[in-house]
Formats: sequence, C-alpha cells, structure tokens
Amino acid sequence: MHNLGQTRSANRRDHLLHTPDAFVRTPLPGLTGGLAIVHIAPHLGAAFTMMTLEFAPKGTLIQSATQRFLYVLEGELHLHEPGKAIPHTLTPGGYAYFPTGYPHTLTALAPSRVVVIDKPFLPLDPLYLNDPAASPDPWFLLGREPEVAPLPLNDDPGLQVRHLLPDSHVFDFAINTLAYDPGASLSQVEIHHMEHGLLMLEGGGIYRLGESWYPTSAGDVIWMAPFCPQWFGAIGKNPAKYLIYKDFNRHTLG
Ligand code: UGY
Ligand code: MN
Repeated sequence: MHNLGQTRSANRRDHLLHTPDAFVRTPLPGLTGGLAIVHIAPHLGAAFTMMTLEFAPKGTLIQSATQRFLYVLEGELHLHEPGKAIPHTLTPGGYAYFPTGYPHTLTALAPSRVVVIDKPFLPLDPLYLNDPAASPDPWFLLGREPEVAPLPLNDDPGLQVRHLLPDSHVFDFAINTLAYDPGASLSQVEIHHMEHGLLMLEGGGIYRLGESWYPTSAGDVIWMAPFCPQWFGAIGKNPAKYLIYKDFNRHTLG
C-alpha cells in the first residue's frame, strides 16, 4: 500500500534509519530461491554490507569474497561445510562466523530470514599478537545467542550485553546484542570512531542519531557513521533488544 510518499526512514550524512516500509528486495549472485534487502553498503560510506536475506524452502546461499557473519531471525536452515557429511542445523538465535574464503552453503528447510554482514578483513599486524606463534587469522565458529552469558553494561543490571564473537584481537569487528529492561537506556550519549550496523530485534524506544530523535521498533535497521552521536532509551512497558555490529580491535591508521 502506498503511503502518500511518507516513510519513517531517514537518510542523513552520518546515519540511516531503514524501516520496513522502505525495504526493496533484490536478487544477488550466490543466492537462489531468495531475495536480499540490502540495508547498509559501502555506497553509504560504510566499510561493510548488512542485509536481510529472505529464503523460500530449498533456497540457498554460498560464500562471498569477504569474511561473513550471519544470524538467523526466522525459520530453519542447514549449513554445509565442504568435506563434512553432516550439516549443522540453524534456527532463530543461531549464528555463524566465516573467515575470508571459507566455503559454505546455507539451505533453507522452511521459509527463513537471515541477517548477513560481509566485510573485507583488515589483517592484524603480528606486532599485536600476544602469542607470536598464534594464528593471526580469525576462525570459523557457530553459536546460539541465548546461550551466550549476558553481562551488565556499565554496571547497569537493566542493560545486558552479549558478545557473540570471541574476545580476541584477531577479529576486526564485534557483534553484540543489547537487551534493555523497560525504561532502561544507554548511560551516556556515545560518540566514537567505530561505525555501527543495528537491527532492532524486539520492542522499541527512542534512538538519538546525530541531532534527531527517532521512534524505533522491531524490524528497523540503523547505520551509524563513525562519530555519529547516539543514544537509546527503551521507552514504554516492554523490553527492547537489538543486534549491533561495530568495527573493532584495529588502530585508526591501520
Ligand atoms: O558498543 C557500542 O558502542 C554500543 N553501546 N552502542 C550503541 O548501542 N549505540
Ligand atoms: Mn556505540
């Protein structure tokens, strides 16, 4: 249904709010039986791509040219690794990380939705390896968000963070979930050099981005450029939760 040219989405120099009323679906190479909604891409000024893939049963996805993180929102999928006879089964809350060039095939067993983040890897200078014999490369991993132990953010028990990737400098980005009790908020306006890609998973609230305050709810995606002023409050009576990407563990000058 058209909405007389109106949308909740906003595209500004230092942020993008991408709301479902403005989503456009597109085919992509490597994706069969499915369509992609590309939310965030280098064209915006981002150093990564974030998209939602929507699969029909039997739809498939193969690896891209970059490292990849994926998170299942809905449905059920098989993840095939080459040389392994038994696939992994991924369900909502399940996630996977693939280093650059790690071959994989994802096959939907049911209608499914998956968030995918692709990013060219920035190698870690061996100077920074704690153990010089350790590998400078990140490794394939699978996990389940509900099984990751939550930690209070800045000692606030009403705001719990889960780190989905290992605490190791070889990873050049972080993926976390932040779960807010009703009424909880970030303790400060953040301004930092890392950029963010965010998907609101549950509930909603008010997001400050730059000099604007936006009502935000489940299904919305946000890009925050480096140094974009940001703050969130889970306004209302329901908890809120989002999945958030940030570039991490690298010096700004390489
Ligand atoms: O990790 C972060 O920078 C996070 N606290 N930012 C945010 O939620 N906007
Ligand atoms: Mn932040």
